[in-house]
Amino acid sequence: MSRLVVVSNRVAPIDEGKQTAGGLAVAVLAALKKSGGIWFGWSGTVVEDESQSEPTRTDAGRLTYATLDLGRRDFEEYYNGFANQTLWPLFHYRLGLVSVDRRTREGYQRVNGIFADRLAPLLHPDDMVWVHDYHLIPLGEELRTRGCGQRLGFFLHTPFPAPEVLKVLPNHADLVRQLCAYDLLGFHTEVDLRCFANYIRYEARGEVDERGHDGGQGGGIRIRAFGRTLLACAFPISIDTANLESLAQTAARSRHAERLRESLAGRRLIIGVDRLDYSKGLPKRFEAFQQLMETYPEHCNRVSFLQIAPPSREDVPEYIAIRRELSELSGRINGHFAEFDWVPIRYLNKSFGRRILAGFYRQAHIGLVTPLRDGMNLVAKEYVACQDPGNPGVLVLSEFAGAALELAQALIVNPYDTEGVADALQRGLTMPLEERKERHAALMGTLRRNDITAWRESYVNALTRAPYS
Ligand code: ADQ
Repeated sequence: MSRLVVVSNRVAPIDEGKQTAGGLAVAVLAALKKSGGIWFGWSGTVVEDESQSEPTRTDAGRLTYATLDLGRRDFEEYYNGFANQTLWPLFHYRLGLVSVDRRTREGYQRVNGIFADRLAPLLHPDDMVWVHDYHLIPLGEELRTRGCGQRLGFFLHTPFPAPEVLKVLPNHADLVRQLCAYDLLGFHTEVDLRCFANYIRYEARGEVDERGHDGGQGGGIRIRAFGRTLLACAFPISIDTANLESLAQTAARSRHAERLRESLAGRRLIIGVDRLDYSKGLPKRFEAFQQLMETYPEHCNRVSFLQIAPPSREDVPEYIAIRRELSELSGRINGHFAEFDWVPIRYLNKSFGRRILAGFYRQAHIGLVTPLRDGMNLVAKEYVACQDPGNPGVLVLSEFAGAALELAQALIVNPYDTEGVADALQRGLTMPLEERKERHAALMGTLRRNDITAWRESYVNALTRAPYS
């Protein structure tokens, strides 16, 4: 069996036995333990001088963590700069927020070169390399120019935008050529896959051989472009469904769940859980909740909305701005609607462990997930898995989350349409038990079939069969 080498921006060594690690980290770790291998990436530490010249290696059985500290300038240009101020807003269709800057673009390229320099000497000829996410698009090509002939795969955790959007980036052709240096490209959905195929067909003038190739959901697309042949497929990421189901059962009886229940005093709960990111549609979501109280005033003092949103990427100005906007908006709505014994929006800028969250999800009558754009959105899937099958809550889900393609039995909404979202909340709050049970059972069928293990295995199996030329 070949070794697996996973590369991601951050390496997240997992404290075994703790429930804090995300599903992705656990899944990647399971794959690495099975085959043995390396998890390579940034350590999370920024140093004042140059980026680390030799990775720090920590052995854990058959698995080695290899991490790099990044120098301040490299970190600013690569991570805060091109990755999070150019690619992130671009891939989420927020063209007004896209920074076009040669300096950060070069920094991004340079850091990918540094990653390749440090990683190439660690590779064995038969290794499979699985690179994750938009921070590391050029890494495959950088490895190829250093003579690496190994099977190289890439998985994009964000949406892949339509060609007309991608073209806002001055070096869009370089980025797509760099993607073609991999043997296997994974996207979340058929929509992302189609956007990529359209770019290849109409912009790169490459060949797109549509269906029938084994791999991913619905079969892969064979691409011939930039002198290379590769396979591109949709692999919708998922969650550890069984684990969350059992976690939620016990978490429902935990102290935190109890305190939440007491504090609600018989009121119903709507829950939102997101990183504080402008892609998640939080201001529109707050407005939709306000709209619910205006259109259906019977919910005043009968429903509470708990929004958990820990800050992220706090060095990026747009994230400071969205935080300020949400504080003001929640303050304004609460000031207007609150009663002496009820606050409509409970807005929290902190995160909770997986177990506590599972208990909160289970108590909520509505899971409100309304990103303006999202690659997949795992919170939507987690909310469903944590419900009590005998009395499940209702998922209200944005049509612009990748998850909406799989979770068709949710109440699917347009997050820009605050009146429409308010109507969906009303429908969810008044939905009969039988309908809630039917929808939940259908959603769970999907989540049991495609859990995180199925996702990881289908990707790794497709990479094992590379090259596709
Ligand atoms: P994110 O944008 O971070 O992920 P999401 O898919 O929802 O979004 O995953 C977030 C994870 O963090 C979930 O497991 C969630 O439980 C956890 N989390 C979020 N808020 C939390 C909080 N307040 N406290 C504790 N935990 C919290 C990116 C892409 C997504 C894609 C994933 C995986 O943007 O579209 O689904 O990667 O590919």
